[in-house]
Amino acid sequence: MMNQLIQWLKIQKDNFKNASWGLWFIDPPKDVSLDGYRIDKVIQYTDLVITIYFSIVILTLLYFIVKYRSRPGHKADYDHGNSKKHVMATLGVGLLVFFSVDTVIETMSFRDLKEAFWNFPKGDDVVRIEVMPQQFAWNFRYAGPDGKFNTDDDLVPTQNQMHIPVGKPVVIQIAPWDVIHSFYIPNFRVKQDATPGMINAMWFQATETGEFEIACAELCGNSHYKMKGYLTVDSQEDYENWLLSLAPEDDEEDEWDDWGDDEETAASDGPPSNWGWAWKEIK
Ligand SMILES: [Cu+2]
Repeated sequence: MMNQLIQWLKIQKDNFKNASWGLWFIDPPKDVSLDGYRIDKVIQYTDLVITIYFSIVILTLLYFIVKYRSRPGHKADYDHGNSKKHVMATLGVGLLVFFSVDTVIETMSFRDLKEAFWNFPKGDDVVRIEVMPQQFAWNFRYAGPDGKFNTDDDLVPTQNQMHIPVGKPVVIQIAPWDVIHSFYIPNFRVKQDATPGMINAMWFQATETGEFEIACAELCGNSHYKMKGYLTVDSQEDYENWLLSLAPEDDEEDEWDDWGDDEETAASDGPPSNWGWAWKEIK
């Protein structure tokens, strides 16, 4: 029992040392993306200013609690205050908060959107992936050798398995099969809703290899909590090999396709195997 406790304390100590903010229990997942630091900066700024304002409010409250505490010989004083002075003071504090919190965060966020998140990469090295979430799994689709989506040579990995190469910009287009879902990769600080009837887009770039979690960030049904996918960031070579491993072996697949092609399976709950769409170029 004692040994276990010591072991546990040691783990907590290591976590504390490795945590970027010192607060290991709220430390975010490691950022492995090109632009994730932008999100962290906004959060850190927000945390800093709200900590300062919260401290000021609590200290002021404590000061008045002590100053006007009940004690012998001290009578309560009834005062209607100076309404003009108090309105001005309230307005002043309100404006201070507005300009030091809201305005700063808004400015940072719009700069980040313009410089990074809405500034979609163009060029030949962009990796394109189509994503179709369903209740309760993630479907991915790669264009295959012809570079076009929704053609016979598309590459469709096992559900919930997504691979990308390290150091390359990745653009995803996402549309759900059924209800609203949200594609969220905490280690990349990015999230995009999948909205029925729309094709939404998002881009990101990995800075290191590894396996990371994909979570659904929109309550989408009774198994929402276990709607989990895996994003593997490969070296360029591993990524190409993985793509090769997805290529169907001559016609073998067709037999399997025909095999279960009766009405009953067609009416099953997932999307059909050709669920993709023509890639929409972002201007
Ligand atoms: Cu979902």
